[in-house]
Amino acid sequence: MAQQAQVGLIMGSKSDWPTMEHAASVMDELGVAYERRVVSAHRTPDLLSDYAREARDRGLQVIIAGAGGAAHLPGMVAAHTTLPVLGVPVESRALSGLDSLYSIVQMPGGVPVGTLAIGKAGARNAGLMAAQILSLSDAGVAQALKAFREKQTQAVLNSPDPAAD
Ligand code: RP5
Repeated sequence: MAQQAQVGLIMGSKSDWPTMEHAASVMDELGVAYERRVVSAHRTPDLLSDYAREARDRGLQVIIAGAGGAAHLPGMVAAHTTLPVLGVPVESRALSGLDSLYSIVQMPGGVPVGTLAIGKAGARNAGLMAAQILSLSDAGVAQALKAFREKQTQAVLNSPDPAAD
């Protein structure tokens, strides 16, 4: 039987996947169980509402929502659930993701979205932040995070020369 998803990884469009796959790959690396799907605030508003309202009862513990442009997905998901919602501003073609960032980060007091950086780094950090939240009650994920950090540090220490291959 498939493992119960701990994280819901959603995005406004298939076109967001090249960014959001970086959240998926770091969660794969850390052994975090997640589900992934397209949920659009504007094209599938009823699905958004159902997904967010049912998420906690389905066993999800964190939602990562990525969107670009008029990026209403993370905020509207947060409006429908008390699970932690991490928002990833996808880099838009027209405005380089500043529109996405402003749409996600400026939530009114009372309905938080933990907003990450624009693009790949934001998606990767959203996966890591989700794992860090889960690590409060999941010893396996906590151990994987510790190993991840140690490996990351060692990789820098092993290559001190910036001009070397
Ligand atoms: C947003 O509109 C999506 O999150 C995506 O970043 C952007 C463009 O979507 P497509 O027109 O490429 O489907 O809702």
